[in-house]
Amino acid sequence: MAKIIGSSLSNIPWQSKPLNCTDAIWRYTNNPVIKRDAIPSSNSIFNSAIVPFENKFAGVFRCDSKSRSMDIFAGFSEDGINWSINHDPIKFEGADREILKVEYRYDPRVCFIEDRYWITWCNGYHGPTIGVGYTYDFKKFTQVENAFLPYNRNGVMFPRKIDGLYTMLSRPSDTGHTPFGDIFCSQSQDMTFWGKHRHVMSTIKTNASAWQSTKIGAGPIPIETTEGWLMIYHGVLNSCNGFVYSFGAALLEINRPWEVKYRTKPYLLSPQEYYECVGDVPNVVFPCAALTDASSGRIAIYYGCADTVTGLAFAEVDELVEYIKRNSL
Ligand code: BMA
Repeated sequence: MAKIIGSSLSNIPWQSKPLNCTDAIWRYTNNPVIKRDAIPSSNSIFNSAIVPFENKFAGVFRCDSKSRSMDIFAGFSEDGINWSINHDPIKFEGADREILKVEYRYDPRVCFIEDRYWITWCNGYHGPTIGVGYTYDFKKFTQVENAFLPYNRNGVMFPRKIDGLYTMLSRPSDTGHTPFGDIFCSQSQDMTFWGKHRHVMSTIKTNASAWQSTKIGAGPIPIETTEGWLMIYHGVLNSCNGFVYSFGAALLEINRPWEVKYRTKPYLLSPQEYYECVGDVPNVVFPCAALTDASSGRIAIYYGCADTVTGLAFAEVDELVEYIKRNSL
């Protein structure tokens, strides 16, 4: 039976699995948890990152404005479900004015490592790349160097050093709506200089697993388990009506996370509910965060729905890991 290696989180948001559900992941019945207009300026709030913070919860949210600019905002919650999101975007401090220039910021991830919360996001710097910053308190934010050259998306940190090195997944891309993309892993001694780039996994170009045939990208911070790193990732299919975003999961080797042990052939969740199929970008489920409780094995996954609102889904680690192994490519 797989177990989560990590902290307990007794107040993790939770709803038990419906009796008639045969899937490994199920939705919260009151989805979406964050509506598109949760702050006065927002057109949509989705693809956002949530972490436990001071016995409650904090997060970094992607709020696209009514002028359709993309930016990231801090927010707070008592229960992980009802959120109060700041009305002004995050303002980073930092040593280098060049790096602090803001073009656009979207799809944040937040990862607690050792003493602070690291934030990574898709950062406009002459094309999309991975911006990096940190905070201790979600009030003061410091930005450091972009991790990579443009063009890149989906920069996702591992929650601890591996072999003494900070480790990040990412997905090299292009300037537009990239019609390709594999997941890579990079490492750093100091969160400034990144190297040791390793290929993790590619799209599946055969009919065997078409939901992940166009591009893939890491989602939430990988979850350490007794069976390897549990990496939830999105996959894209190119249909006659445009891209369709679903998500699945893989188990990566603990000490060499570029080695894939198992990877789901079927998707775990695909756009099927109204709020996942109808919105600014139809047919998108896009996971960016997961809360975990090592004591109970519960996992709560936050995902963007149709690039408009934010949904919540649940899984139990033993059942999910078993499902991944049984349904692996
Ligand atoms: C990707 C990113 C995501 C978005 C998705 C679907 O390229 O822009 O933020 O959810 O497309 O539009």
